[in-house]
Parts: sequence; C-alpha cells; structure tokens
Amino acid sequence: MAEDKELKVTTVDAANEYDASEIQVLEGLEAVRKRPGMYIGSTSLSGLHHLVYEIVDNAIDEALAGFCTEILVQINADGTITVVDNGRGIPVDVQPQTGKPALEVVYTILHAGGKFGGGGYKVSGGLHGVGASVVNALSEWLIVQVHRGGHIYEMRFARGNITEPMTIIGETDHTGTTVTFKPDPEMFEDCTYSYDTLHTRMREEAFLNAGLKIRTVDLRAGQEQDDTMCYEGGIREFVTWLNQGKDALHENVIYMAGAKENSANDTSMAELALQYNDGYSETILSFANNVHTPDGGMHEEGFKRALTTVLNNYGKKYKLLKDDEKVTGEDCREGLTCVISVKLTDAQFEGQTKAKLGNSEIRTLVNNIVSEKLETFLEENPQVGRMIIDKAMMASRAREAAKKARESVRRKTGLESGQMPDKLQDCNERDPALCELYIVEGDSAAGSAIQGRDSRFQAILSMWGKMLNVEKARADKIYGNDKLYPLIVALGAGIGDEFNIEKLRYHKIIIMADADVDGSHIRTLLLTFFFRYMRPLIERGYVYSAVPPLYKLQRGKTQRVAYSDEERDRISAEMRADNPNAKVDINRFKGLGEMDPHELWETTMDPEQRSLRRITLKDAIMADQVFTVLMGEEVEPRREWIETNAKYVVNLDI
Ligand code: 1YM
Repeated sequence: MAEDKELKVTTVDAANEYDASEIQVLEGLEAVRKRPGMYIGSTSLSGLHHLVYEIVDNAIDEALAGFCTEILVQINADGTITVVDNGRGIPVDVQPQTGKPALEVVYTILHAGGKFGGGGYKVSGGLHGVGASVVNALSEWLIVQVHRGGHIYEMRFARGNITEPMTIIGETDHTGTTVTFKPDPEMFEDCTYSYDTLHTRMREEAFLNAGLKIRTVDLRAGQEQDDTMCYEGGIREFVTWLNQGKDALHENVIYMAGAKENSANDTSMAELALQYNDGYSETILSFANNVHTPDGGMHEEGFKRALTTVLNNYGKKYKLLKDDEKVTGEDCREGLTCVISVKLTDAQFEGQTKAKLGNSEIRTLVNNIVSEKLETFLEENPQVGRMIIDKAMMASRAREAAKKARESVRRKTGLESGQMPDKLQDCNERDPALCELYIVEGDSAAGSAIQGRDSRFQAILSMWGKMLNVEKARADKIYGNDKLYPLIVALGAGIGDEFNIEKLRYHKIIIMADADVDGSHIRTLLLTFFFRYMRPLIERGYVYSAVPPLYKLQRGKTQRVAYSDEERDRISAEMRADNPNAKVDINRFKGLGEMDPHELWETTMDPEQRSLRRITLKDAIMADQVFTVLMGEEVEPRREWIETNAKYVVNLDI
C-alpha cells in the first residue's frame, strides 16, 4: 500500500522527514489528478457526486462508531458543497510518525481514511474506500473546519495543496466536522450537482443507518430545497416505503438480524427486512457496507436459499403443501419486497461493475439468520405463514398454467398448424425477409390498409380496443390474451423464453397508429410487449413505426402531402411558385381512418414513397427503466409519460 511506504520513508531519516513525506504526498495526490477515474470511477456526473459520498462516508463512519447523530449535505448558492456532522471532529493532534496533525494527514495522504485513530469499525464503503484526500485532490479548493476540545480549527487547500496550514480560528462549545469544497472544473466536464441524486442517495443512507438524521439542502437560487430524513425503524421503514401504494399481505414488516464474530476485532453483521404484497414482482435491494449491490451476490444467495427451504419445510410441516408438492424459489419471491444489509470488514466487490458481493462467508451468515429467525416468526404468526405459502402456491400454479398456455400457443403457431387468426390479412410472399406486417389500430384504418396494400408482400393485422398492460399481468394471462394471441400467432415465433426469431414470419413489423394520445398508447403498449416478450425483434431492428402525413395540400388537380409544419409551408410555397396568388387548400389529416385506401398506400405504405422510423433499443437498460416507470402503479405520471415520451421512444433512432 502506498500509505505504508509513505510512513516508512518518513521514519527512516528524521532530518529529511518533512521533505520526503511532502514529495510522497504530492506524488500521491498528483496520481489522483492524472487518473481521477481510478479513484472515483469516472469524471462524469457520477464521479462528481461521488466526491460528496466520500466525505459523507467519513461522517457516517463516525455515526456507526456511535458519536455522530446528524449530518447535513448542502448545495450552496454558488454550487459548492458543504457537509457537516456533529461527531467528535477529525483529530487535530500531531502524529508522531509524520510530525503532522492527523487532520492534515487525512486530507493529503492517499488512503489515510480510518486507519488512523486506532481501530474503530470502518464499514461504510465508498467506491474504493479512497476518502477525503481524493476529494481534496479533485477540488479547486477545499476548507475543513473541526470543532474539538473547545476550539475551532481550520485548514485550507487548493487542488490538494495546503494553502493555509491548520490554525485555530475561534472557540466552540460543541464538536463536529464541516467540509466545504468546490469540484475542480479542470477535472470534471460538468460541475453541476443534482439535488435529486444527492437526496435519493442520502435517503438510502438514512434508511440503512437507523436513527441517523440526515438533512439535504439546496440553496441555489430558484431551486431551493430542504429535506430532513430520519428513520428510527431503519430498513423496516425502507421496506414500508418501497411497498408504498401496494397492498401488503401482512401488516408488520418481518425483521431479522444477526452477527458473527470472526476474530477479536472483526465481526460480520447482517439484517433483513421483508414484506409481501399482493403484486407479482419481486423487489430485493441488497447492500454491503451501505453500498448498493444491484447484481446481488453472496448475501442475496444466502437469503434466497434459506427462504425457499424454510417455506417448503413449513408448508410440509403444517400440511399446507402435500408430500410431493414443492414451491420453487421464484414462487416464494412473488410479491416479495426485501432489503438486505450486511456489514463486513473486508468486502469483496466482484463483476464488471463491482456491483456484486463475493464474500462467501456472508452467504452462510445470512442463510443461518433467515433459517432460524424466519422459522420462528412463522411458528409465532401462523396466519402470515399460511398467507405466504398460499401466495407461493398460487404463483406455482400460475407458472404451470403459463407453461401450458405457452405450449398451446407454440403448438398453434408451429408449422404443424398454419392456421392464421381472423384478424390477419396475410400476404402471398413466404420469404420472411421480404414480408411486412402492418399492425393497424382501428377497423376503418385497417379496412383502408387492406384495400390499399400490395398484397404480394404486405400483411395487415388489425388491433382494436384497450390492450392488456403486460407489465401488470402474469405470464399466463399474456399467453391467453385475445388481443395478443393473434399477434403472437401471426408473428409465428413464440414468446418469452421460447421465442425463436428463426421462425419469425415478417422481418418488418410496422406499427401504424395515429399521432394522437390513443395512438401513442397503443404503440407504447406494443413496444412494452415486444420489449418484455420478444426483445430480439427490437434488438434486430425489425420493429418500425409508420409515419403518416399531417397535411394534405391541393391546388386545382395537384395534390401533395406534408409530414410536418415546416414541410407544409415549404410545399405550399412551391405549389404557388409560378403564381403567388394561387389558392392552395391545406387540410389536416385527422387520423389514418380518414384516408382512402389510395391515399394511405401513397403516403404511408408505398415503399417508394413512405418513411418508416426504425425502433431500436440502443440502451436496453434505459428502456427497461422507462417501461417500468411507464407501467408503474401511479396512473397520473404514467399518462403524462405516455404523452410526453411515447414519441421519444419511437424516435430513438431515426
Ligand atoms: C464532514 C466529514 O470527516 N467526520 C469525522 C471524521 C473522523 C472522525 C470523526 C474521527 C475518527 C476517529 C477518531 C477514529 C476521521 N478521523 C480520521 C482519523 N466528516 C468527517 N468525524 N476521532 C474522530 O477513526 O478513531 C479519519 S476520518 F484518521 F484522523 F482518525
């Protein structure tokens, strides 16, 4: 470790002590400025916010040590950041090894963190646990004030260099640490903090540290904010918060905790909170040392295993499950909301994004806690036990039903059947690469499309009415849904796990819907369905949106159409080029249903003239989030989202 080396250098030759360590310090912080990404992940907005988390981590460690009860995170009016805690204050005494105040060492030597001050339980994570000196190195300036022993100490830095050594600037009657810094514009592309990002993260910290009061403030003009968060119930309240707006199956959140002492100074701890709701999705949020682990890892594995075993044993014991009956892990987690938080001394973060916990001893710890405590809980709360088993059995039956429905769809869609749905007017061509399927909203538009199309290679499927919201339905409903069924059969490639793109009957699937809210709605629902159950369609770029014209322009016998307001004005001018006084009639198309078959062919379906927008999901992760927001619980945000964004999704790459 760099730090060991630094300390040794300073003790070899007392005469050169100061110089030698000074050089090391500069080299250390210079390395941070040369490769900031190595220390804070990136210099984008995520790195910028990471600076705040590093400082906050030190305050949270102080809270974990039992000395700090309140933390303030403030965006100042000038966009700089101030973090305040009411802990003991960073030690200011001169360290014998370095001859410098501990405060200075913490802010100027890489990795100085919690190793000073002798022990203590250092658990809060940070991306790589790099701490205050990294923030200092990447700040145009940084001021730290310590209230300790009746005095206020202050020290100032610029880009990691000391500009004002530690001095006493006043007297005080309390203790604590205050850090103010301005991120260095030479290091970050954008130095604008997002209150929402900081607030969301701090809320998470407040949930994970029961009883700790965290206040976030934004003082920037025009965007003032002030929120105080404190959750006495910790992760129990986290679960309640996550289950907001859902119907819980049992009133109380189930809470379990335990610890294992590995050696005198090394204890691992785990706590879990969970509650079932009547929905179908599974929400497990896991953390290691307060760092979110979105990819799970050993703590989640230990939990999942124990949950499945405990529920099966309990179900058997009380004859809720027959001898040969079993519920799978997935069944046991339907409608489950769970938060897992573990604390350990040497957390190993694995995987590409370091988002997965690798310490296998944690699996055993969590498994033991859940095996023991959950069993006891169920014994003491038999109604809840029964409800959970019922829920899992229902999930199990739904899974079976979904499998059967899928098999039946597959049988009917396979080559063996060849029976096509009534709603489909198929084309003559059989080579999928040449075939197009128009999915048309509404019967009158479908009628025009059927008459206007080139039936050699264009098929029409009409869709109408309110479509099933696939996000809110269980798999078996989707397979059996009367709106989706014809679509699945027409495409011929199955759905879900069994989707086989080789069997797809059309390589262009064109959604033709009006440019209004209803059209956006049906388009979005179809995209959700494709995204969830036929994702390769989107990945391969087989899905398109038709672009119908907005205006019809007519001068005498000459007719033209325009797809935008600008085009309308341009064409109108062109049509009057020979005679500016000529009269050009401009009419707005109200909807696809209004066009006659010939118009529809010419403007929207003729490959020579039409324009299509290809729908691709460049960023599948983003799309997944978007769809989830869209189909979430609340109706109003969803409606707004559809109105503002449905077009955006369609326009992903034009
Ligand atoms: C707003 C940022 O850094 N608070 C903070 C940091 C420390 C302590 C207290 C502290 C720790 C210990 C003893 C110890 C740190 N001290 C050190 C070091 N808030 C903020 N509050 N006394 C005080 O760990 O034993 C590093 S961080 F190394 F100097 F002890």
